Amino acid sequence: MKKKISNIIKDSEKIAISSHVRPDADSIGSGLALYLMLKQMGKEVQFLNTDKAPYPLTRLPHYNVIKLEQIYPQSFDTFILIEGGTESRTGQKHIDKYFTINIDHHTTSSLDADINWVIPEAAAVGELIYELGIELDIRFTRDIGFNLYATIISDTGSFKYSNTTFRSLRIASELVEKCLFSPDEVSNLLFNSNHYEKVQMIPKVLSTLELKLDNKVSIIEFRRKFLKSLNLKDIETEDIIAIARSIDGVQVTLFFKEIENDLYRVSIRSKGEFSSQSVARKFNGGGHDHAAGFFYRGNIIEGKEKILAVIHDHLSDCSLK
Ligand SMILES: [Mn+2]
Repeated sequence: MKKKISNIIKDSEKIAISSHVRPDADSIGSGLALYLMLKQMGKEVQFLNTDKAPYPLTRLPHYNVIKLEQIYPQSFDTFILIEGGTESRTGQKHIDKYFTINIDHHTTSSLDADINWVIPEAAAVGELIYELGIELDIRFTRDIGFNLYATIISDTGSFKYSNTTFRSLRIASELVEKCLFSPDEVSNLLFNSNHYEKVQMIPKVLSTLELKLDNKVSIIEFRRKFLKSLNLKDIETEDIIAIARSIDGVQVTLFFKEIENDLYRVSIRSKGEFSSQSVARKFNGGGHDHAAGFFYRGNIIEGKEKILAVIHDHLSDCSLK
């Protein structure tokens, strides 16, 4: 598959890249690294996204090349999609007018692209972009390495999550060796560059903390009024979820992010045998074993009850194993 994709890339003159809506560090870092590789090969490249990335991802090297635009019909040879190849996932309306390549590591990835390179064992799509770069024989520059390393430490929680494999560690180490950036620069950018307002937000979100189902499930809420009171537009919240997930004995964490009245983005994080994505699928969402999400429309109290009922069934399945 790598070989096939690299041949298509070699045969293409004009290539567009897009990551998914509500982009994260993996989709942005992978897209930017791929952009830099293709530029190095002399290709005409555009990185077109639908949504702006949350701070601090906007500080990743070359973030400014990303344009928030729809792709024009018929102006590229190949359209490469990072983490999902559908219109709803990318927010790109003319996707069906293109030859598309979807590079993803979600088992729930739709296989609607012309070529789907979906490797669930990869902790981050950045690992796949790295392997593609080797196949394309590109020169691994500092900024390519910086972006790819960011994808891996972000999606593995700095090598703490269960998706961390010897391959993640090997690729991370090869990136440091080849690209000559220092790992702490990347960690500092991603994890030690919080705005003061963001830190003020943490106690507000944690004040909503509840424990359910024999303290195996923690729930936190992010209310729109928190943003307003601190004069913030949007914020990256993965680290706040990690605090709720870190409680001893908690197997599942639910994070309700209020988008508008009675509309929530629900993130599920889990540990051990509990599969987050099997819960998310019940609510038309998707993700990975230990991280998944979906949208919930309706009253939040009823929503919590419905979701907890599904989690309850899955928890008993796990304890039977
Ligand atoms: Mn990812």
